[in-house]
Amino acid sequence: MASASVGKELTLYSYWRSSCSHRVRIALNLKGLKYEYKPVNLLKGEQSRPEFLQLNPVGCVPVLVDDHVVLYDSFAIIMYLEDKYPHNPLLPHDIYKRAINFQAASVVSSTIQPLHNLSLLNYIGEKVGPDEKLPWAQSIIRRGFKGEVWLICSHCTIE
Ligand SMILES: N[C@@H](CCC(=O)N[C@@H](CS)C(=O)NCC(=O)O)C(=O)O
Repeated sequence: MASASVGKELTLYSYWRSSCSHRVRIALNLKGLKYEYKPVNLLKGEQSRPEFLQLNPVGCVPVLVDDHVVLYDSFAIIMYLEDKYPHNPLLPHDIYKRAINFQAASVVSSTIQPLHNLSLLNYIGEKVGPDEKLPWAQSIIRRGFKGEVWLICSHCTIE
């Protein structure tokens, strides 16, 4: 594993079941970057604790801390890692393939993920009914990935 920067280690606030946090952990590992892992248990509501809200006022994981830099959005974190640690690049050079990658990232983070995150599922559970949470989440994921799976299969994103 490479060190993030001399004497400093990256810190990642994460929850093991969080897909947004998975993406950042995958990027950190593909780049071979060492980091300190700080668990935030979303089911226990630890994302709403005052000390965590000081890091991320939105109350979500992941959060990456790199010395004085604090970032709390998976896409911004991954692009920061890509710019700061360019070895083992995550993106292809070809602009069309890059665009396909950005599109997949955007569909996941803006069309799929916000429509089935924990706070929304809890809301649906309370207002509509507990049995409605799973089918709702599955329909959103299925719809979002329909186009993306086709695109990823038909346009190889690896150069
Ligand atoms: N745009 C943010 C979204 C972060 C997000 O929604 N994280 C979820 C876990 S995947 C979360 O912490 N949810 C807590 C909640 O809904 O209370 C990102 O991509 O990092």
